[in-house]
Amino acid sequence: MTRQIPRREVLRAGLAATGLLAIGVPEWAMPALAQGETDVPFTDVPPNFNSNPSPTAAFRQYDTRKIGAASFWTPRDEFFAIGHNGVPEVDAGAYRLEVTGRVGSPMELTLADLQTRQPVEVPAGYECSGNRGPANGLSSNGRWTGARLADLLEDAGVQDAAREVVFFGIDRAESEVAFRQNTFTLDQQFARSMSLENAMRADIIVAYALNGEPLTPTQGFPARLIVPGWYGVANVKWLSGIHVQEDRFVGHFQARWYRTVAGETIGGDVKYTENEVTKMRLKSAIARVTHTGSSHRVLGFVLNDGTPLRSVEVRVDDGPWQAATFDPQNTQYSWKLFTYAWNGATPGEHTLVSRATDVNGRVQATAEELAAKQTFLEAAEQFPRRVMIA
Ligand SMILES: Nc1nc2c(c(=O)[nH]1)N[C@H]1C(S)=C(S)[C@@H](COP(=O)(O)O)O[C@H]1N2
Ligand SMILES: [Mo]
Repeated sequence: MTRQIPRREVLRAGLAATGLLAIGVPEWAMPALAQGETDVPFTDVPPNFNSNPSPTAAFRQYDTRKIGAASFWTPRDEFFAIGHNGVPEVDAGAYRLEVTGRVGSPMELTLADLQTRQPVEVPAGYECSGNRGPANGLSSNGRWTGARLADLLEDAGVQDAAREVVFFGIDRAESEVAFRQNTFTLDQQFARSMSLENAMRADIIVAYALNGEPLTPTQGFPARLIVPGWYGVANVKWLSGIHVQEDRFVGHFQARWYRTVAGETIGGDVKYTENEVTKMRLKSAIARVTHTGSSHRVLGFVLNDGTPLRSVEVRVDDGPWQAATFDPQNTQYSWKLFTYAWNGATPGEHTLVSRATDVNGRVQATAEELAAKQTFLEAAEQFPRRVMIA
């Protein structure tokens, strides 16, 4: 496999995770929904906000204003992208995936080895945990095909002592490690982990196709992990190593970069629960508003960890919460599109907001209710949007 990995500044990765990286803005065209149906402009983002600069960009937002029944699956070349260490060029013929560590039979698999295994198709939408309002463009929805991770681990013969599975990408970079008074720099591959118990879930795959076509370089060609229901960072791209071990893994992108610090009142005392970013928090967002004559439609999506949903509701200005309708194409781990028929919209600027509720009664909270969260990742509050009705 090609090992010429572009080095990049640590700063760049920092900006990427916040979604603040400046992206070029060529033209975007919004697909029409139905005969005579046109888009209502948002006033909280510029009209040319976030187009897709290039299909090979390491960082790219998806223009969520394009969602709709016809674009339920995000086109492969428009899928959002985060590549902390750039986009490595990998030669498919030279590609190898190693399974090592606490296994009886270490393995080295070629792309063809992966492709000749029983293919598993997993519809999965996800967002970067750095995704935020108003446009929430670090999210997309795809149909992934690949080999079941649990089968690979089973074939390798995981030993009794094993507790943790670490996934390494081919991409690498210098990263700073602070230890007491010292800071040193290590050249490291991108790496993420999960417990063996999680890794044995039947719906996690090593994917080699997106929407029925080979992965693009940006999306992890030739193969990547897909962990349905988890934040994007779990989906290790350009996957080259699966390492089984006894100890918890606390690497850079596991325990330091992608973590959330939030206060919680436990037994009368505020305790800071500092967690790794794993399962997606329940979140809905309004992404598009259209009209046909004087009848308006509000479209949005819900993402979560796969817990079934009870409802999604929309509120206009200070009005009551009103039930929206789910798209019949939704699956457990896809993003869940919804539509709300907005009747009687009056000319002028309006505020629209959505909230999702799951079957356990968990309700998407407001920003004020989530104020105890100190760090910006896992932004799952309600996102008010502003639109202008002509
Ligand atoms: N090898 C590797 N995998 C990676 C990353 C990376 O930088 N390197 N970024 C992660 C992050 S933070 C996210 S949000 C998702 C984005 O997946 P996508 O680019 O296919 O949308 O990839 C994840 N997998
Ligand atoms: Mo991410």
